[in-house]
Amino acid sequence: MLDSTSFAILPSNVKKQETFPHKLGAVKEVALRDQMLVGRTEKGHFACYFIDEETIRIMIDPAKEVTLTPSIAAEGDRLAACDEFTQNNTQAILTKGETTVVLTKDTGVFTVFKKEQERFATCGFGYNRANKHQLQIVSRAETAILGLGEKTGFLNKAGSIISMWNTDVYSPHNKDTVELYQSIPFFIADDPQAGKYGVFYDNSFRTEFDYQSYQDRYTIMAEGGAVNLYVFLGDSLKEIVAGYTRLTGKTPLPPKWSLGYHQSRYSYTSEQEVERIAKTFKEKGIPLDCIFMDIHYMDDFRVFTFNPDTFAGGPALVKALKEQNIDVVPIVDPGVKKDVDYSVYQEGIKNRYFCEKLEGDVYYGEVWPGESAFPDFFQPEVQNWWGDLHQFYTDLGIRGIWNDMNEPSVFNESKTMDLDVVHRQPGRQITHKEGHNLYGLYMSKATFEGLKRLNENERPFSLTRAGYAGVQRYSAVWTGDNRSHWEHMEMSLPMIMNLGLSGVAFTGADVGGFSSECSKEMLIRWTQVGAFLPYFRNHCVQDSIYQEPWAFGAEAEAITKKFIELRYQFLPYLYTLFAEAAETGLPVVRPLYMEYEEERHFLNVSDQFMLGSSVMVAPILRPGQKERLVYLPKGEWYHFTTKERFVGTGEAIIVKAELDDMPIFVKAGTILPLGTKVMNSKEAQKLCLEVYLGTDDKTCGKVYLDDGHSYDYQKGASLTVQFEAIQQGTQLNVHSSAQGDKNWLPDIAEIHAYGAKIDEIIRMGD
Ligand code: MIG
Repeated sequence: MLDSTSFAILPSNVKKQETFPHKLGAVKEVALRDQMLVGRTEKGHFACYFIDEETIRIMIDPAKEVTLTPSIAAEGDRLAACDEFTQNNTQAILTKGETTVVLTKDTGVFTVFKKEQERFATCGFGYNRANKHQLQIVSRAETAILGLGEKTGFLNKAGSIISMWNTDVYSPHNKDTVELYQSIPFFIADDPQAGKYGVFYDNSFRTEFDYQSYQDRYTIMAEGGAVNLYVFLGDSLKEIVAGYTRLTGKTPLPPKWSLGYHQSRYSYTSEQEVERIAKTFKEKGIPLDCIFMDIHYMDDFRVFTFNPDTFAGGPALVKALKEQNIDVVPIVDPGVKKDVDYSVYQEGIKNRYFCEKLEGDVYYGEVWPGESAFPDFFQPEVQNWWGDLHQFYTDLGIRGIWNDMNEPSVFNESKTMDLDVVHRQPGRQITHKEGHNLYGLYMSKATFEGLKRLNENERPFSLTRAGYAGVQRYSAVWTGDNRSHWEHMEMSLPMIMNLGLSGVAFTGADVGGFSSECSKEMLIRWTQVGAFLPYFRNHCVQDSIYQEPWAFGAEAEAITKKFIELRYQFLPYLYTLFAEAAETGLPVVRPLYMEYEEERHFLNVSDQFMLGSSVMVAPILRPGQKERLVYLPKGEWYHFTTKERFVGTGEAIIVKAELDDMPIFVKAGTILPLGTKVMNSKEAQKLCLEVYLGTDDKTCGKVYLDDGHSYDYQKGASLTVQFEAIQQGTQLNVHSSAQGDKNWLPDIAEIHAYGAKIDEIIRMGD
């Protein structure tokens, strides 16, 4: 505990700055080989190639020839032919379309130009005898930094030092908590003059990104391995994120039930309690899609078991709830109890499926079940084995799994496995130093693919705490152990927006806060904002006050219910955004800046967000507040509750919001596809179109429809309807044109128009 007192800053405790004295030296040899620029310097090796005109991979290895095999994250890595390679005494130049990569021979510096404008340039590289290296990249004081996954602080990370080492942090997260559960070494650098680019530093060792120490550059340090970076050259944030997700994958279309309201607690400690919670939702008429079973459902915390005393009827309960349209999601941790009579442990030992120390002994660590062994998810056989074990759950109708503690978290000094644990990838063995940040990603892969195998035509839902770049392909991410602090509600917004910019579209924070005590007002405000974030789950820690929607009396119940209902009304719009995310890789929740890049001051707007391009949310994030500043982008907007019309100037206005309201704005010119009231996502929902008339006569919208849970949409069983509204005096014509499987044509229950006096609405088309 000494580091939490002034002892930590004793004069003698000054930290030594790490140095990187060894350089690569000048280029000795460079050539074009298989469409790739390759060569060596006095002391190292490098390679560089195009993936497409906008994406370049650069590798530098001081120790040996570069390893070309892409990591698990970079599944879209394919070498593309270049247009031209030339060299002279001072430079080697690789060109594709409008992009040029120049390697300067006497310095080993890589510079990337697009249309002759310099976009990206390295300016230094060093390494030391501890196998660490540091790459330096040119920047300016004005350069904004976005992305970097799940990090604390505001949206723009310029001026921060951020590192990547998946860590279970129960103590309160704050600006100085630079390592959390996820490591996504991807960021967007945005220079107001030179332009924007993205960098994915695909190195899974602990890395550190220093945007603080220098005025003219930033540095990237890795504790091992080689420089393995991808540069993305889109002209906008959207193009860069699209490029990044072409490489690392997109958030697949989730099952609709995973977008509903989820209720959790650590833990509902018996089947009776789970049943009571489900019943209370029903009695109170509060919509619900899913209840979680946290660690108490298990037999002494053995995964793939039920507690024979408190959850003996668990399997029957899961089936019964399923019949009431309520899914149950159990937690599955990686630690397998060391117990000679436990079949999962026996199988793992017999087949050498558990992580071993370099010397060959099984690695044991202390977690909930006591001494435990940890599956080595890096081996394909282990992924299969683990995935298949989930039949225990899928046989009961379970379609979603919650993976926790997969940093991996271990109760010891280092908080994780020993660094001399080894992980066996096909053809390659790595130590935990290199594998640590990948452990959660591999576990998510095993879970997702297992569920998919066991239930072939059912989209799985998996929720993970830990991950690495590419985690979006397998799992939704919740932001771990936040607290019932107003500051944490506020901080979840830039965190979720930066996760979205880092390719992870399906994210949420525990509504109401995990630890500390929630309050009436906080639950209300947090439920309001949670209803508009991609993943919507209320969860809290044992011993803390209960925080279900009815926990704080009638007023709180009525308001939280109203906002949970609003979530379901927005479901058709939200689901459409998820369908788009699966196609384009773009996030569902976005910073205002992503939609309005000409407004540079929006880089500082961390407490408002866009839901798609048409809806802007400005939640109330402080106690006692009944109004707040709202930046309204240029153009016209409608207040969702009052339907009042506002003219946005890009500057802030003051907007009122009583306790039962939250400022939501809809962009003029939008047809919002909302849905009728339902008690869960499995009930048939009709559409209610809300037409927010624009200033020019273009008012449009769209909705995506399918069965909400199977993969039939990939075989054509889906439909997209485009709507357009045209005003003629007091008459409004609403045209719809549908593309796809007409079986999914929506039932339109209501159409409302705002912004003009409309007497008659005429529907035309499909
Ligand atoms: O804190 O499984 O972040 O959501 O309820 C101990 C018990 C381990 C941490 C997770 C939290 C979960 C809890 N887990």
